[in-house]
Amino acid sequence: MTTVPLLRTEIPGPRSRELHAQREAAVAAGFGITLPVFIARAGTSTLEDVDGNTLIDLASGIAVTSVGAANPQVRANVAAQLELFTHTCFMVTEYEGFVRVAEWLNQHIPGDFEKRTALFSTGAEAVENAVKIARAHTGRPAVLVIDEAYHGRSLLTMAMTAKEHPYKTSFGPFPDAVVRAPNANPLRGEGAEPALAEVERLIVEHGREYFAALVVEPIQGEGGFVVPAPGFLRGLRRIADEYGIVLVVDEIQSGLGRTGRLFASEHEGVAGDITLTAKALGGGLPLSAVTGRSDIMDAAHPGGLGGTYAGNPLACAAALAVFDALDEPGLLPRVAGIEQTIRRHLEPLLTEIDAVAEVRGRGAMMAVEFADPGTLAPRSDLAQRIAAACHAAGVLALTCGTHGNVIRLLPPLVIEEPVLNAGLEILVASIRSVAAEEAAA
Ligand code: PLZ
Repeated sequence: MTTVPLLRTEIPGPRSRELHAQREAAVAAGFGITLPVFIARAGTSTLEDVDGNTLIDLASGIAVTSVGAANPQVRANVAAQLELFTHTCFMVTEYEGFVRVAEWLNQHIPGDFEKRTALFSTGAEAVENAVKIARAHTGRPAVLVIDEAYHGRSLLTMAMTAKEHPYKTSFGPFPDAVVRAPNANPLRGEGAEPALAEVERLIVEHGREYFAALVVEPIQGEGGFVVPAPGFLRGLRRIADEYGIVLVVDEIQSGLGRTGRLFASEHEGVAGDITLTAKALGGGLPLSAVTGRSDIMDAAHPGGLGGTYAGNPLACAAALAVFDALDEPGLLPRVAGIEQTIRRHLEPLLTEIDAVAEVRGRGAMMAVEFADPGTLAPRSDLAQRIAAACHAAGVLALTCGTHGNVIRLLPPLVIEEPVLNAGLEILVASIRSVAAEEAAA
C-alpha cells in the first residue's frame, strides 16, 4: 500500500490560489501554467505543495529531474561548490568541473571518434551553437529540420520548431534558411523510405552547398513522443554522410538515461556528428552541452563560442552527481522496468477504449495518444480532460503533441515501483471515466 498521492485540500489548495493571484499581478502573462500549484519541497518522485498536499511527479519538470528533484548527491555536490565560489565565467578564469563534465560527455556520447564539448545553460542555446559550429565547419548557411520538431523558443530555434501556437504566434519574422522535411510517424502511416526520399529531394532541390546541418530528435519530445519509423535515423545518417551535412542529434529531452539507454540514438545504432544534451544534464540546474567530432567542434574560432554563465560551476557540480547516478549499473535496467510497468497498465486500454490510438515510447519516455478511431482525428479535448482529472487526483502528468492530444509520462528514473503504480492507476481510472462520460454524452 502506498500513501501517495496524499491530498489534504482540493487541488489547487487555498494557499496556492492566493499565491497564484499574486503571480498574476507580478508575472508577465506570456508564461503558461500546467497546474497552478506552488511547490514547497520535493521527495524522490513526489512534490509537496504549500497546502501540505503530496503529488506524484510524472513530469520531472519536463524531463529534467531524472535522478529526483531533491537528489542527495546533487544537493551535496552543489552545496560543496557553493561554499567555494558560485561563478568566475569560464572565459575569464577556469575551473575543473567544466573539464570533468566535458570529459564524461566525450566518453559516453555515441560515436567512436575523438570529441570535444562546449557547455552552455539552456537547450535552445545548445541548438543555436550547434548551428553556429556546423556553419563554421561547412561554410554553408541552412538548417534542415523535421516536421513536428521542437528545438526551443529563441528566434532561430523558434524557426526550427514546427508548432505554430503557442510558440511562434506574433513573434516573427524568423531567421530564414530553415527548411522542414517530413516526419516518419508510424501511427500516421508515414514510413521511413518516403520521408527519406523527400529529405534527399529537398537537399538536391536547394543545392549541395546549401545545408550545413540536419537536426533531428531521436524521439520527438514536445511534438508527441513520436518514435520514428525504423530505419529513419539510419537513413538520415546515410544522407548526411553523402551530402557532407553535419547530423545534429537533439537528445535534450531523450538523452541521459531517459529511454533506458544513455542516449535514445543508441536504440537505432546511430551516432550524430554533434549530439546535444541539456535538461537532465544539470540535475535541475541550468546546463546544456554541444558534443561532437573534434574537427567539427574546433571549426569555431577561439572566442567564437561562450556566454557569461556557460557551464556555471554549480551546474557542473550537479552534473557530476547526475553522472555518478547514471554510472550506477542498476539504473538503466530500472528504466526498462518503468517501460514495462507503464505498458502493463496502459496497453489493455488499446482494445478497451476506442479513442486510445497508441501507447508508445521507450523507457521512462512514454505516451498515450487520443484520436478518433478510423480517421485518427486528434482528440486534444480528451487528453486535456484526462490530464485535469489526474491533476485533481494528485498526479502531475503533462500533455504534448502538435495537436495537444497526447499524454506523456516522464517520471524520475528513480521513481519507486509502488508510487509509479499508484500514479498509473489514477491515470487509467481518469482515462476510463472521461471515456465513459464521452460514451454517455
Ligand atoms: N530541444 C528536444 O525538448 C525543451 C520546452 C518547454 P530549453 N523542451 C521543453 C517549453 O515550453 O518551453 C527542448 C527540447 C528539445 C530543445 C529544447 C529547448 O530547451 O532548455 O527549454 O531551451
